This record gives sequence, C-alpha cells and structure tokens, in this order.
Amino acid sequence: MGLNLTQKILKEHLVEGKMIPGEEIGIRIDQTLTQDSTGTMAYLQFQAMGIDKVKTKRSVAYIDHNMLQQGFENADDHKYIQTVAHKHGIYFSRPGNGICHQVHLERFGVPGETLLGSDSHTPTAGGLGMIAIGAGGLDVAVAMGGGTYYITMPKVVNVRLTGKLQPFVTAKDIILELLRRLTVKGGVGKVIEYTGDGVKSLSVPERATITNMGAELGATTSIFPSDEVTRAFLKAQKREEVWKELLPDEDAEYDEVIEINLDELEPLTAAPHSPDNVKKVSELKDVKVDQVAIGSCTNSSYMDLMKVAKILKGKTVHPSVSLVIAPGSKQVLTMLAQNGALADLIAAGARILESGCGPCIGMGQAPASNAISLRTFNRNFKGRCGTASASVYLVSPETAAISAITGKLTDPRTIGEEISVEMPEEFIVDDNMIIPPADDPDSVEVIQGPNIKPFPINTPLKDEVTGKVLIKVEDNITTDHIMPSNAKLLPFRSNIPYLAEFCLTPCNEEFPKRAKENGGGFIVGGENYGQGSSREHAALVPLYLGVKGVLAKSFARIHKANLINSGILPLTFKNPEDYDKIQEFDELVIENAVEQVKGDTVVVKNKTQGTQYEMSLEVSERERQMLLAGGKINLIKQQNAK
Ligand code: MIC
Ligand code: SF4
Repeated sequence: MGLNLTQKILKEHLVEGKMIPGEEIGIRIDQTLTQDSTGTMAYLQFQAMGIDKVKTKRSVAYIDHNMLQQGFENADDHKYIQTVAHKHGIYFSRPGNGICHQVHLERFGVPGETLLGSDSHTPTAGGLGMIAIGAGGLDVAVAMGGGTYYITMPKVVNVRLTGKLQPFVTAKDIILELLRRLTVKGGVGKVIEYTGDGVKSLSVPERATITNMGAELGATTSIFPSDEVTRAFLKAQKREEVWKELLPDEDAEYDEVIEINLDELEPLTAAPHSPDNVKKVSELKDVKVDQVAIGSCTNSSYMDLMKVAKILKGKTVHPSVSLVIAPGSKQVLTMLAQNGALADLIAAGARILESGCGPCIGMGQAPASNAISLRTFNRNFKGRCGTASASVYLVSPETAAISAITGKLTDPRTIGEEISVEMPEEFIVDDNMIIPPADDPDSVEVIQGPNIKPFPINTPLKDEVTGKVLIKVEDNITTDHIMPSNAKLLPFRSNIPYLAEFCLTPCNEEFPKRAKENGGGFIVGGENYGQGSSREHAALVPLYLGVKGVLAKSFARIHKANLINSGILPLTFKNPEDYDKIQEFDELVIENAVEQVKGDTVVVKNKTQGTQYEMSLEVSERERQMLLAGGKINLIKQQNAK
C-alpha cells in the first residue's frame, strides 16, 4: 500500500510509536519558531532546562505580535528574546521584519522537514510541503533542546481540488468552503492533505493561505505537495537548493476524501462570530462597512497586496470606511514600495501599518462601537478585534479591497475588470533584519527586564482532588475567552499573576474572584473547549488560579496538550447529559485520584447533588505520567533526578 505525503514525512521523522491513527507517536523536529507573545515563556522554559545551544537544524525567534510598545513591557520582552536567542543558537527576526509565518515561508521553510511553532498558525508552512505544527511554548522549548514531540497519529483527509478558480475567487474562499463543510471542530485529530489538478494552479502563498487557516478547522496541520510551483517559489526566494519533489504515492490511501471543484466556488465570508459561519458574499445584501483591515498571516503576501493595490489604484476609500493595511513582511513592503504599489495604496487613502500581526490580535485599530469590520484575517471571535460590540466578517483581499471602495460588503466579481498579478521571478531578498546566533555565546548577557515574572509550576497530583465548579461555559469556547489578548493585556504575557485578573472574564467577569475566593476548583466546558490559539497562558493562568481540572464535552488539540503540560486534568463527559445536570458552585471531589488517573475512566462525585459522573481521561501513558507528576516540568525534573 502506498503512503500519502503526511505519512511519508512522519515516517521519516518517527522516533517512537506506531503510525496507527489514534495512537501516540513521537517525531523528530527539524525546525522551531516562536513569536514574541508566546516566546518569552518558551525561552524561560528553555533556559530552565539548562541546555546551551539548540539542537534543531534551525530555530527562529520572531517579533511580530507585541509591537505597540505603549510602555516598557513589550520592549523588555523583545530585548530578552533577542539576547536569549543570540546566546542559544537561535536566529532572531527583528521587529519590522514581518509576521513569523510569512517570513518563515519566504526565508526558512524547507519541504519535507518538520516545524514546531509556538503559534497555532504554524501550519502555514505546510504550503511548502512541510509538516508544520502549532504547540504550546513548553513543547517548543523541549523540541529546541532536541526532545521528541508527541502527537496523536492523525487521520489523513485528502482534499482533492479540481478545476480552476474563477476571477475574483481566491484561496481564501477554498478554505472558507472547507470551514463551511467541516466546521471549527471538523479537523480535530486530522491532517488535511491537498491533491488534485487544482493544486497546480495555486501559488505557494495561496497554498499557505489555505494551510494557515486549516488551524481554524482544529486540524493538526495541513499540507500541499512540493512540486514545480514550490520550486519556482523557492528559486524566486534564492533558495532553490532546499527544494525537493514530494508527492504522495500514486496508490496512497486516505482516511477520508473530500472533493472541491474550484470552478464552482464563489466569494465567501465567515460572518460573525465564528470562522465556520460561512455565507456567500453575493447573498449578503446591505452590510454597511465601517472598517476594512487587510493583512495577517493568512493574507498579507506580495501577491495578495498587489491585487489590493490594483483594485485601489486611482480610487478613494469610501468616506465611512477606515482601511488599514499591514504588509506581511519587510520583503512584501519593500517590493510594494519599489514598484509603486505602495503609493497607489496610500493615494487611495489606506492607512499603512508596520509589518506585523497588528489588528489581528487587537494590537490597535479596534473598530468603533457596533461597527462592522471586514478583515482578511483568520479569526473573528467576538471581542478579539478589541471592541466587544463590533462584528467581524472574514473575507479575501479582493473582497476587502472592493468593499473598502463601495462602503458595503461587495462581491468583487461585480466590478467587472479582471486583475492579474504574476508571481515575481525574483523576490527582493535581504536578510539584514535577521540576526544570526552569536559566534561567542559566552559573551552574550541575557537581559531580563522587570516585566518578566516566574511562571507557575504545579505540584504532584494529590490523592483527593476537591473544589467547586467555578464556571460553566458553552461549546467552542476559545483561548481568546480563557485568556483574552488585546493591546492592554498582551504586554503582560510574561506576567501570569497580572493576566490572572482577566481569565475567562469575557464569559463571566467574576471568574478570577471566584477562583481566588474558593482556592481554585473546576471549569466545565462544552464541545471543542479551548479552540484557537496555542497560548499556554490559557493553561498557566488557570493553574495559577488553582484550577485542578476541566470537565468538557471535548477539547481542542493544542489546549488539551497545554492543560496536561500544566498538570490540569482534561476530563471528557462520557454521558453528555451530565453536562446539562452539573451546575456552577456544585462541590466536586475526585477520590483516589492517583489510582484513578492511572486508568481511562475517572469518577467525579458531585457532593452537592449527591450524584457522580463518569469521565474519560483520553491521554497517552506519557501524558498520564505528566498528570501524576503535576505537569511536564515536574516530570522532566523527576526523570533527570533518576
Ligand atoms: C493568535 O492568532 O491568536 C495568536 C496570538 O497568534 C496565538 C498565539 C498567542 O496567543 O500568542 C496563536 O494563534 O497561537
Ligand atoms: Fe499574528 Fe493574527 Fe497570525 Fe496570530 S493569526 S500569528 S495574531 S497574524
């Protein structure tokens, strides 16, 4: 039986386990990336491991998220990351050089290699034929130290693309179509592998838009083959030497097959407040727009912004619209500047932001009260833009640009004139904003400013785990609910005690107070609890507040791993009706917890109601040891002591 591309790359990197879907496997990691809002924590953890130099083929630290610098905090973190990277063999991408995923695609990604990143959109590099996975900072720290990365062997879903995109229908619409069909939890436990004739017509940045937003499906990762299109892209980046052809075997088997005929697609949008609330743009009438934001790791490539520039050339942004554009990288911005497209954007009235995440993570450009914002980004969770009453629609750059002119959500096909942008034969390559690791690491002093506080560490599991239900929340709670991130809070990513004051407050303002007054307790969640980002703060902050376990209908992959790394029990209701019965403030107890956690079923007694719930503990043997030890760091310490 032939292998699909996912299986081929995983097989080549397999260190432990059998490649049977559902079983845990350990893989070797070739490359890592961090960004600044998760990086500080990751490097503190790396330093705590006492390893001098990273053991990966390539590790890169990016500064792209926390760039507003309203106080000293972000700049302190930047300085810490720069010096720690310099000392330990890590490349440092300076602020202004661009969004980690865009720059990694341009300058570092290698087909066939594995990449682990402390950001959920790391799968972007799957557009180059990498197995690229998002994880919590601690897992990335371990991988930098040469440690194995563990995942559940995924099922591989084959998305066969046939036909060709029609004018003004884009890669964004392909991934929105998939989100429409599969929903935000449809990809959990799966890798999405793209094949079919339609693949050939998609450039690497277009493929990367699709693999990027595969994160919103909850997928482990997404991947495209490495073919002549990939070669041309790498050649244009002056990196052809890293190219190799990587295709699935002709008789490859897949766990599931989905067909998408590109000819039949039309411009789509994810309406508020979820990336899977997908509608046809043509069917939404009279959506008046207040803000249009173009950029993010999904849609900020040279090709994307050139299309936007062509649409805006000679036009003026509608008087009621504020248009902001954040180019994905210094390379993109330089090229737009040199060929005059930047002048067209500015002349049309666009507000140009520096190359970084910016409004995508609420770092500035919060829309007005009750505003409608069209964004080329990947997440439209309520409040993520910085304004709780605003409504965000996710769209393609073409739809965004046209709508910025008309002032309402507009199907770009209605403007008539077809635009074409050719992939450049050569990109402007200048890595002067990437600082290589020091030749003399001993002379490098790591600078750790006062904003950087120690992170909490759990204690080994106690035999009796008790506490109240501190909060009960619905399905699809995101890490943006658990640990909100915006311009006010992002500067405190290295300050867990401060962040704790905001934990789960979008769901209930009282949560931090309740947790403190009761000395911790339990969280009850619905389906897909913890979807979204990789931020381990969504586990570290509950840990700091004394949360001992989360009882949910199901969990998102990265968040579940982060809970386990922190020694917090992720328990799944065996009988979903129990979710309906359990109430806030019920007093829970897990008796004989140590014994119970050694098995697959944990009985949680509800002392208030005089009932009990059978919960599944769906973890590997290795994860079980972590839960018993009180988290990954404790387990590593125990193992080192032996
Ligand atoms: C996001 O898009 O939510 C982020 C900000 O990039 C996060 C990482 C973080 O919270 O720092 C992610 O996607 O993992
Ligand atoms: Fe940055 Fe937004 Fe991409 Fe997250 S999703 S890495 S915040 S651009």
